[in-house]
Amino acid sequence: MDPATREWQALDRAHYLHPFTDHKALGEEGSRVITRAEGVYIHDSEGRRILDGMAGLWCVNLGYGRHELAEAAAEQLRELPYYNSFFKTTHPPAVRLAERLCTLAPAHINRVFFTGSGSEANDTALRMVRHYWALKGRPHKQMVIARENAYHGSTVAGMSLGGMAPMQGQGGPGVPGIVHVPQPYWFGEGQFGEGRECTPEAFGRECAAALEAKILEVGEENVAAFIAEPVQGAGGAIIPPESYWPAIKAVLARYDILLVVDEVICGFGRLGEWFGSQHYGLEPDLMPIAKGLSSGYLPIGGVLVGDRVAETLIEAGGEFFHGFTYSGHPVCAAVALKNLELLETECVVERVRDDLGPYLAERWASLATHPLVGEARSLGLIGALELVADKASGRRFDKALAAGNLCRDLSLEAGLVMRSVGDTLIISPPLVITRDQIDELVARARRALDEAARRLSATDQGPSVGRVS
Ligand code: PXG
Repeated sequence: MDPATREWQALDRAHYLHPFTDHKALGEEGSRVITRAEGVYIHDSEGRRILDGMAGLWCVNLGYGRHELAEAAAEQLRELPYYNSFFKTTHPPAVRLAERLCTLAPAHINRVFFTGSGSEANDTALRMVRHYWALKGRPHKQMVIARENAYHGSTVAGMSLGGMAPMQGQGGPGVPGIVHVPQPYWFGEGQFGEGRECTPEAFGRECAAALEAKILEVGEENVAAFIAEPVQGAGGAIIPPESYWPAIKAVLARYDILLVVDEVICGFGRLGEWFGSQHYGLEPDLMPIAKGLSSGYLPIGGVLVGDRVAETLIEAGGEFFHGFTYSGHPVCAAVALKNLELLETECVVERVRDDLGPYLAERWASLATHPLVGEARSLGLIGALELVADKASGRRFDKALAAGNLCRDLSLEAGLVMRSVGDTLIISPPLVITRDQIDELVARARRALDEAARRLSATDQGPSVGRVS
């Protein structure tokens, strides 16, 4: 091992508490040190070049090494490195970015509230929907309905809106007044559901019916909003059945409840439209955004606010006591603006919709015949593989085998970053990936699957175990 790597690992072990990390395990294994990147490739300190199938953490939409973004940051740092937008003040980069975002968003969305991250965006959305109903003279409408296994961030409100049991089990009670309904996870909870014959379309409608049942259970008069991602990202790249969103829209149309669509992952081209909401024909009242807004080059998020909520806030007068030091940070805003300009002039979103998305779908689907793969699905440039011990029944591997983590680690050895969520493997590559690089991605994934199959077949699988990771 390179001495520099050894030193970084030692310092890392001694001082750095990482996000979402088992530090005992990290201390034993040592961290991987990423030193530079270009295009769709990252390089580690040992000289390995790895195809980044996750675009960092679902965010480097434009790929690495874009000098235009570095120059936009440098120019803004020289001109005005910081000023706030509290107290009736503003600055050109934030204003221009707000205007640009509103031209890209659905027509009824004409305002933006900036934050530093996706978690802060969801905190903002939560406070805003509750404040909206209070202004409307309906202060009891405070409850928010979210989905099981959703990820909406790691702040207290983000974690509470999220439906991840392990997160909710740590750090004390979350924000009160948040309830959860089932996720539209056909492979994990529909297809092989207990003793049930059903189609994806029927399952999608069932999930919408569960939302309606929850609204009736808690009382429409108490519900402020429903929050969901168009396609669930961190939960396992869960692409809902085609019936799901139309059925959800029909339910919401029957009740006076706001719709918050978390676009932190699906926004900025991931599904082949500027926003995932446009792919599914949704008209959200609020859209939290982050990640691809700056292609991850600098931290910036926000909430796109529809006219219904924005005009109520404005017309009511008085202050919304909420904001962050870095709301609309000028350097982050300048980089985000340049990022949007490049996505637009290089027709990146259209290319995902018309060429790369369909191409990935075809190539990714070729993995479905692999003995380990129970399902291969994708939409735009999000994809998932469901690993199974038995294809016909969808039986999962014994959890102790950690098949997903094994496959993820083997994938890295094969030169590809994939993410594992239980025994689901996920990809979400930079949107500038080429067809040749998609071929390379699929070939490397297949190599990892082959090696995983070899190792797993050598182990005693034990008895059949639960299917849902
Ligand atoms: N909403 C969604 C849908 C997200 O995916 C957030 C909000 C929070 O954004 P910030 O910027 O506060 O992190 C996210 C973040 C994973 C993983 O393991 C995904 C995220 C964050 C950390 C890990 O897939 N997404």
